[in-house]
Amino acid sequence: MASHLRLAIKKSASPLARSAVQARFASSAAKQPTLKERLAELIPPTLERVKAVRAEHGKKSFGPVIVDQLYGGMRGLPALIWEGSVLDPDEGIRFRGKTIPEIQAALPKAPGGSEPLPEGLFWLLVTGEIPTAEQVAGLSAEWAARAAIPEFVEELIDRCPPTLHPMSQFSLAVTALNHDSAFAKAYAQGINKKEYWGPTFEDSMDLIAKLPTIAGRIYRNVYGKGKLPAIDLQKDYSHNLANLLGFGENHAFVELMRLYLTIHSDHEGGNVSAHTGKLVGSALSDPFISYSAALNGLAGPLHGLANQEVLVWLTKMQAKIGTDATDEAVKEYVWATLKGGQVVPGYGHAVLRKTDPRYIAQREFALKHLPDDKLFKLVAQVYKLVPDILLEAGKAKNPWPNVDAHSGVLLTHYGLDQMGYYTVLFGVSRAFGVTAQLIWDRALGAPLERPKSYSTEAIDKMFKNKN
Ligand code: FAM
Repeated sequence: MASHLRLAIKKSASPLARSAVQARFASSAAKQPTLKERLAELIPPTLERVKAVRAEHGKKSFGPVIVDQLYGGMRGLPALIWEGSVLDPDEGIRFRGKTIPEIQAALPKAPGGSEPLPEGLFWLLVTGEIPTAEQVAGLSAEWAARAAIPEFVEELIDRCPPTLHPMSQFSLAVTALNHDSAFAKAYAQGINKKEYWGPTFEDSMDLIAKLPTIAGRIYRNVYGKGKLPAIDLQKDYSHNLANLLGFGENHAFVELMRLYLTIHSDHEGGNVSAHTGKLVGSALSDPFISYSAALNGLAGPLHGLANQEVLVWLTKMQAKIGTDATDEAVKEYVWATLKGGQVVPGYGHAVLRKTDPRYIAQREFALKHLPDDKLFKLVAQVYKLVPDILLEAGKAKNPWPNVDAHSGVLLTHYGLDQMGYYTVLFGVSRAFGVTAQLIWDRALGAPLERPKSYSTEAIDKMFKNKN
């Protein structure tokens, strides 16, 4: 049994809680491999497969690279290996080959729940396999057991002024977790590079496990919500996160967290947060400091902060044109945004060319749980009107909504209406995808990232000389 679980069982308040955790873990461990055991089995054949793929295709070309791609944010440039998910412009994300509806059907659910447990998604991202309910319960128990953060990190968060953006606090606290990094320690002791994946896995499990505690503490401090409750060792990850935020009794909110954490977890490797995590990790920075770098990228308004921007934009719109505004009034507001030289938040995408299936999944949740919510109705009205306006404006390559156009309205409905906090929840989820790849990068011996850059003068000279 993992040392974290032994410790948690020892620390459990009541004999009843102790025996529940013991029984839960025993039932999963006795019959089936844990995630780490399964990963250890998968590494040797995956190394062989990568070797074979490189031997067969290593010298093949994806086609030419053009100068515009260097100036244009590297759109479409094939540059990274990312195992967990692949994004198709028209179809959207597939996690290890599975669409969102497929994972919603296939992944284990909580008793009485109908949304997938994100624990199962993490298992899928790491192994490419659908876990059993017992394996997922084992992960829930293990993450709950690892959830505590060092006292100095608690103090660090408590000393942040409430005016410091929650994402800055989040990244600060995650950076500080590197104090106890198993990877950094093992590296300092001279670990063999073949063994890197082991402590990277341990750090990744710790990181994911501790994020709700950090996120909950920031929420309670910034918005004056009182003391953080204890982690419940018998509950799943999303339930614990919801409870830390003060919504543990609300079954629909807990279900929302399960869906939210599942669909925000991974979106292939080229997006700012995922790529940053991988890039920093390629210097053998440990998972904590790699992920805090990723969080700083997520905090930008063109990326993860767009969920905050959407709600700010919608509430300003409501304030200006009222809650039951006509289509004409909404259109006018959207045009005013564009004419003011601003983007319509939650719309457009660097890769997608259709409505984001993560938007659809959240819309379906809203239709099921909050069909009459006024703000949801506005979100639906905006969906009906904005694509045509963006097409008419003629700049955006994708006029359709992305994930961020819908997440805030769901949170607001249940009372989590502090928009400045929304990206933190995205950040809890995105750790699943980034760490799954960090583990594989260390297992496969991924090298330091170091692409080539050029100056404008160099490009000019290079092509003038060729003509
Ligand atoms: N509203 C207004 N203009 C837009 C637009 C939007 N929603 N989306 C794209 N454009 C503009 C864009 O600013 C660019 O203008 P310039 O030529 O003047 O620079 C032009 O259309 C071409 O851009 P593109 O090629 O279609 O998009 P990019 O790949 O450059 O950028 C996004 C992609 C996501 C940054 C962009 O669509 C955007 O700014 N959207 C709004 C912010 C947003 O929702 N971000 C969240 C993305 C999300 F999926 C995530 O990462 N979490």
